[in-house]
Amino acid sequence: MAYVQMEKSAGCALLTIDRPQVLNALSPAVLTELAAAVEETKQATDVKAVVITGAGNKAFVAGADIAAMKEMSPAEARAFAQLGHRVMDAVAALPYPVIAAVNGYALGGGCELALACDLRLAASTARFGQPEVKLGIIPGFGGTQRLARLVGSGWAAQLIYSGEMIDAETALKIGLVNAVVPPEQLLTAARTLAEKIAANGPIAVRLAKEALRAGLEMPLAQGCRHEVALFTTCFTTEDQDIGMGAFLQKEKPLFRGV
Ligand code: DAK
Repeated sequence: MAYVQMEKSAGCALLTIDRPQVLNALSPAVLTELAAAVEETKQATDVKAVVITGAGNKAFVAGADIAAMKEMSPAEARAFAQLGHRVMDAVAALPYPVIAAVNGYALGGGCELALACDLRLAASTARFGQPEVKLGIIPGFGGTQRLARLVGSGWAAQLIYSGEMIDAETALKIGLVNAVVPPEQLLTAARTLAEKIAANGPIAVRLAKEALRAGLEMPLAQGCRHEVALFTTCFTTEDQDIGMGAFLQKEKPLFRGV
């Protein structure tokens, strides 16, 4: 792949969006490659957590590719937005936790990509924003929806209507990111978190993600019923026996994912 690199180690897949000369901007070609990489990750049996980052030290992703969008007809813009939504939805629906390692600008479609991930770690140099209104458009890859769900409608309104950027510490304060670390420690911190997740029962992590994500779309009582159903499913797995048995034997569990 020309624009998305994939590396696997210790149960973790690292996807790097690699177009640093334009701050990793998402063109249709980049989005198409990202979709393929996400699908490959989904099919991989040796992956238990995913990290997404940007190449270079300046940007995670500085947005959808403005040069590519400039001459789009309304029909092309719709197709582009649909492609973007497909990619964001595929990232969000991966059966493993996905960590955004935000190593610089996460603007527009880049902020939306980070929002589609389960967790976000930021370098102290990272900057976040939804500057689309400065270009005469609105967020097109789910930003108006996912940002408000994560940080509340007040901060979402401020960021989306003003187009202003916020720094990593502000992003931490409003709950947009889980942690801020020095830039040189970002990938290690993301890998460490991914490996911590990968050491847990993989079916349990997958079902926990399913319960959490589905619950965000449901009334509380329905979400709790769904949790009971998934909790019950855990008791049909060998991993439940392995995990509890290892605890009682004071041993480290060796989960089998069955
Ligand atoms: N697209 C294309 N090229 C970009 C880019 C982008 N988003 N961001 C940066 N670049 C390019 C620059 O043009 C420059 O290229 P050259 O001039 O070297 O050829 C190179 O990357 C380096 O950028 P700068 O020279 O500007 O670097 P600075 O350090 O001075 O500034 C910056 C960094 C991140 C503050 C600045 O580059 C910037 O403001 N970039 C644009 C950020 C932005 O506005 N992002 C949001 C994009 S809009 C929809 C579908 C999708 C979307 C919306 C609707 N539908 C179809 C409904 C999504 C929209 C967006 O994401």
